[in-house]
This record gives sequence, C-alpha cells and structure tokens, in this order.
Amino acid sequence: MTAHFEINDNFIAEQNQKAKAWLEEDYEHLGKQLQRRGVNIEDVTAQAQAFQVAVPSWGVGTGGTRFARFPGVGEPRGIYEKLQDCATINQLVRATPAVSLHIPWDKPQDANDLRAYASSLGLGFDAMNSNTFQDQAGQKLSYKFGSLTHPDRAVREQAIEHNIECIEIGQKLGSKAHTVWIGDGGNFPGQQHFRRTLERYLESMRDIYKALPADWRVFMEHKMYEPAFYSTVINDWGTSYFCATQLGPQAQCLVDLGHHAPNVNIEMIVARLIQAGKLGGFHFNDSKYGDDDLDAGSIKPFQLFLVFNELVDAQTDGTPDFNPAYMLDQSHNVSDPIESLMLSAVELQRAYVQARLVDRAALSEAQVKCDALGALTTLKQAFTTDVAPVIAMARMRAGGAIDPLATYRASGYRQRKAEERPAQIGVSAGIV
Ligand code: PSV
Ligand code: MN
Repeated sequence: MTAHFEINDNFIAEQNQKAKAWLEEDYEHLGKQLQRRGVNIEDVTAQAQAFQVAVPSWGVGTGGTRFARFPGVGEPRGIYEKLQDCATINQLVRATPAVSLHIPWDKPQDANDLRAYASSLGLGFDAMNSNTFQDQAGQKLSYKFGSLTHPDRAVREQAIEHNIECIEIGQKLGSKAHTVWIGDGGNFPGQQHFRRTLERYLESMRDIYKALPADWRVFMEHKMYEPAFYSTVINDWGTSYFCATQLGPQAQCLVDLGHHAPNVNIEMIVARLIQAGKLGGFHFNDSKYGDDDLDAGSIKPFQLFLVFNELVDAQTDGTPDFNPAYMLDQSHNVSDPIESLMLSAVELQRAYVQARLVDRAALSEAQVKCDALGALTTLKQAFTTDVAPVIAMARMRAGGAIDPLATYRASGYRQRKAEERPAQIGVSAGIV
C-alpha cells in the first residue's frame, strides 16, 4: 500500500529540482574525497538510508517548560492529527517511519483503527511509554508521593495496572517494547527509605515484566533529578542496570541524553551498557543545563557523534543481540515542532553517518600504540567531514526533500492546518 502524504509529491520534486544540480556537484566532490580514504560514497548513502529514529507522539504538540506553554497555530488536537504531522515529518526526511506513543496522553479509543490509520500514512509504532508521573482526571489514587514505589500498595497496584494496559494497547498497535519512566523520588533528606523504595520498585516491575509478551522488551529510563530534587529512585544507569539484571533478559536500560549531570561521559555509559548487553534504547535530545529537551545536536554535536561512535563500533563489531531502539524525546516551546523534529532526525542521521566514517583500523592502531592524538584526529576527521550531501541524496532518492525545512515552509502545511484545526480552549501544563 502506498502511504498517503499531505504534501503533494510533485511539489517536493519541484522544490528538489531547484537544488538538485548543486547537490549532485557536492555529492560528486564528496565522493572523490571519500574515495581517497578508501570509502565508497554509495555505501555510505545506503547506510544513511537505512537509519531510522522514532518520533514521540507528544513531540508534535507544543510542549513547554513548567512555567508556561505558548500554543502554536494549527497544533494537532488528538492522536489522529498528531499522526498526520508525524507522517509529514517522515515524508520530508524519510528517516522516521515509527511513532513512540505516550499513554494516556495519546491513548487511542480504538487501537486497531489507529493502527490501520497509521499504516495508511506509512507509519508503525515503536516503544510505548507509560505515565505515572501525573494524575489524570478521574484517577482514583494520586501519584503525588510516588507510583510504582509508593508506600501504599493500592497506589502501586494502580500504577502497575496502567503499565500493563500500555502493553496491551501496544500489542494491538504492533509495538514490541514498553518504556517505564517514573518521577518517584524524595525532595527532603529522610523522606524516603532508599533501599525499601527500590525494593518496592523491583516488586512492581516484576509484575509488569510478567505481563510482557515473549518477543517484547521493557526499558527502564533513568533520570538524575526532577521532579524530585533530593533523590530519584531510578537515578542513574547503575541503578537501572542493577534493576535490569534483577528482572531478566527482557529488561534493558534506556538512555535519555538529558537525564545526566552536565559533564557526565554519556558515551562511556553507552559503551558500558552495550558491554553488559543491557542497552535497550535512547531518548535523543540535547541540553545545556539539565533535562532541557532541546533539539538533538543543537548544543553538543560532538557528544552526539561520540555516542554514535560507540553504537557504530558495536554494530560493526557484530555485538550479539545489539538492537537499541532510537527515539526522540524533546519539547518545543519556541519552535514549530515539525521543524524541530525534522532537523533532529537529520542531526542523528548526520552523527550516525559521520560515525560510520571513522577509520576503525586507524583508531585501533592509535589506541594500541598509546597515540592519544592519533586517536583523537581519527575521530575528528570523521566528525569534521561534511556529510550533508550524503544525507540529502539519501532523502531525495527515497522521495524526501533535499532541504526539508525550506520545502516544509514553502508547502504552507502549517497554514493549512491552522485553518483545519482551530485552536482549542484550555491550557495544559508544561511537561517534565
Ligand atoms: C521524563 O523527563 C521524560 O524524559 C520521559 O521519557 C517522559 O516519558 C517524557 O520525558 C515526557 O515527559
Ligand atoms: Mn525521556
């Protein structure tokens, strides 16, 4: 079945026509440059085309900070409209054919119908996400003092039930993984008994684990702080790794780049989790100070490259059962979410392609010879290679836009949606 897209394919082809001659010239030049390094550009373009990252259902709405939300025009008003926007992102960048769904924010009334609609747009579903960090209207018991780790068993049971429901919905949607992030933690010393709280987490997670279909994985997402500002139950990768080993082979760790202290060596955490066979997936975004949820690659592109360097190293090494799920998790208060998500997907593709260009034999040799700068320059050679022509060519050949941002803006998509989707009354809080 060919996917239905909102922007006319001929329009994209016309826009591409304007930039095609230059792209071909740049591509040819880069091809020669790579040839000198013994790399065939066509292989790299095929790698770029194979790269995929899932878009978060919640990311296509305007997010916000905890202080305010400034809604944009033509915002999607429900999950069906959100999927339209996700499909438009994929139409232009051709690297985002899956959506990661948040329940209950984007809970479908009829999961089978939603799946059919998504597939008509060329979309599938990646990992599900539960939400026990907020109270929903009509909810029986509050999560104010925790969910899966709450001292009251009844609250824990409610949170477990919710996670099991997410898995059941995900099964209907064709998803194969479930992500658990909890806001549980303490704001004051002494508020929580550290060991008992973690024991309760494991007890709750065991029930969720039992509900997993045999071919599913459960991801635990750690976060250093926020909303709890003194202690967080699943605060770091060590705790997450400990829990994953306690639970069993289907449990793995999810790394959200924004959930670490500012100078933490995230690429090394990634390597450690790979080595332990526990790297489940990513929430990609970028940050300057904390969990800023800025667009991927907007603040620390070298760090992003170094993360991908570890991923590519594991991939090309043939690491067994290496299958991390790639998802974006960012929030938009001042930009059009479609633009931000497109550019983030492109930044990830760029970091991936650059990491594929690392001369691994030269890097190994430098490492063995204790040649620190030889190793660094090998990485820098790959990182400073302008691979834009490769990514643009990959997109164009797949039917996407050479310049996704310019094509999107010229298409008038947002203006059309502003007319079709009149603003809704009511202000929702920012997300964490
Ligand atoms: C928490 O900060 C988080 O990173 C989790 O992934 C949530 O599910 C998501 O953000 C949305 O708020
Ligand atoms: Mn996240």
